[in-house]
Amino acid sequence: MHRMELDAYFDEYQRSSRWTELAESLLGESVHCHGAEWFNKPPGSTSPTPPHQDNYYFCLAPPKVLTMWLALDEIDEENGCLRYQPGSHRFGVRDHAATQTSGFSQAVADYTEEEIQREVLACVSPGDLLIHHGDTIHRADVNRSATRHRRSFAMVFQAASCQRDESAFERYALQRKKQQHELGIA
Ligand SMILES: O=C(O)CCC(=O)C(=O)O
Repeated sequence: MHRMELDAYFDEYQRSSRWTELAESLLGESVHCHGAEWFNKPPGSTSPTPPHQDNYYFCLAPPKVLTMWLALDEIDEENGCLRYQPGSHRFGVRDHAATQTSGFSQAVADYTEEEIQREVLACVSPGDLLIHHGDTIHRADVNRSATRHRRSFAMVFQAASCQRDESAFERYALQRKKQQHELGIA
């Protein structure tokens, strides 16, 4: 569920100092929260999160943007923990291609088996906070558990100095529109 900040509670919550001060200390300047989201993969969910870089969607330069992802359940390999590609934030945004996954329309086009082998699994408990750079490649498998939910709450913070690359964003928006049209949802 995206755009939770449209709700008055989350609009105010996104400016809470506990979150913004942490983001400022990591990004080294003042920040602005650019959205609050809720993720769930219910038991038996068949939808994986494809490998992607958040900044492919945001198109921010410089890429001083991070996502804070707060675990609300015990999350491990079985119910679809996040998997990170270590060091991937150092090499810029890779080419992405269309997926069939609702909410994650684009995935890294040439993600390799070797990269899958190098992934770091983030197994977490309720209240643990994961923070990833906007250029870090990450993904998650389906929830294979028959009983356990896999819930999280996330907020994205961008540094005040970031500007959106409007031509890159336009390209992404056009691609997204074409996909939605093909899927019959726009
Ligand atoms: O929870 C997920 O599966 C995806 C989360 C994600 O990609 C993100 O917050 O950047």
